[in-house]
Amino acid sequence: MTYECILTAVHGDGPRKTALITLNRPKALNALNDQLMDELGEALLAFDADDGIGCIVLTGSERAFAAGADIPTMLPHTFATAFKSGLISKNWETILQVRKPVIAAVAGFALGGGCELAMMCDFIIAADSAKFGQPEIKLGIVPGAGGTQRLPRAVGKSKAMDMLLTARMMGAEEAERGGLVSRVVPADKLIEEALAAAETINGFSGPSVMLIKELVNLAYQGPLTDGVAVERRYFHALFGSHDQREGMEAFLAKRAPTFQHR
Ligand code: DAK
Repeated sequence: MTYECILTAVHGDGPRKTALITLNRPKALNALNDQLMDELGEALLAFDADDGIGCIVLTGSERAFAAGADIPTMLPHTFATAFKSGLISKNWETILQVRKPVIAAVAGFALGGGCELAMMCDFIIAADSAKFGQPEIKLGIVPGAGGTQRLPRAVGKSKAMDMLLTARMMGAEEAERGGLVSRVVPADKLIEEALAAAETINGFSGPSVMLIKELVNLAYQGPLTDGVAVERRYFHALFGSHDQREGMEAFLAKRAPTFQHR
């Protein structure tokens, strides 16, 4: 598959590998236009369907993960044209259909839609150069891809309000303190660290990995008691798998497990 706005590569030596998707519109700081979002969605779904891939890492450049949705494309719209055409809506949530883990590896600016895209990933590893922000208010608009909803869930109401209302950017350290990112690493180690995290995940049983992703996401969508009940059912269900028996037998035999992802 040839893409113009993203680069794709596959990493790893094990039976399950990691797909690396790099946003690639450097002159516009990876501003997210329709073509880029179409290509990203296509690549994500293709890797999700590929049995040889265990995890996906999504990254940008050293200067910018993504500086938001493409401003020149939005500028000429009126309410009527934005509403009728479903402005920049159709391809923005494809990433949420992906059932394998997607790790955002963020360096530089992750602003507006760029921050929202990172927050749609399963976790964010940040370079020490990362800067997160929702500066839509400076453009006279509000976020449109979940910024007002996911940011408060990640960092709490006060910090989210501060960022959304003042448009200030949050550096990597503050983002880690606030819970937006899972870890901060030196910028020159970002991809290495993200690929290593992916490789660790790739070594585990595929169904366990996918179920954990589903269950954690459930924690954001419904009441605690429902989430805990579903978790218990899946816990019981995994006793029908090969990998449960293998994992426990390997532990008791003090050897590494050989998971077959079934
Ligand atoms: N769109 C298009 N081009 C952009 C851009 C953007 N968002 N951000 C930067 N660029 C371009 C600049 O225009 C400039 O291009 P040239 O002038 O060189 O041709 C080039 O990238 C370099 O930018 P700067 O010269 O400005 O570089 P600086 O280092 O001085 O500043 C900056 C970097 C990131 C602080 C600054 O560029 C900036 O403030 N950029 C805009 C950030 C922003 O406001 N982002 C939010 C956009 S609104 C939705 C889904 C998503 C969204 C909405 C709805 N639905 C699903 C419905 C999302 C909306 C947004 O993201």
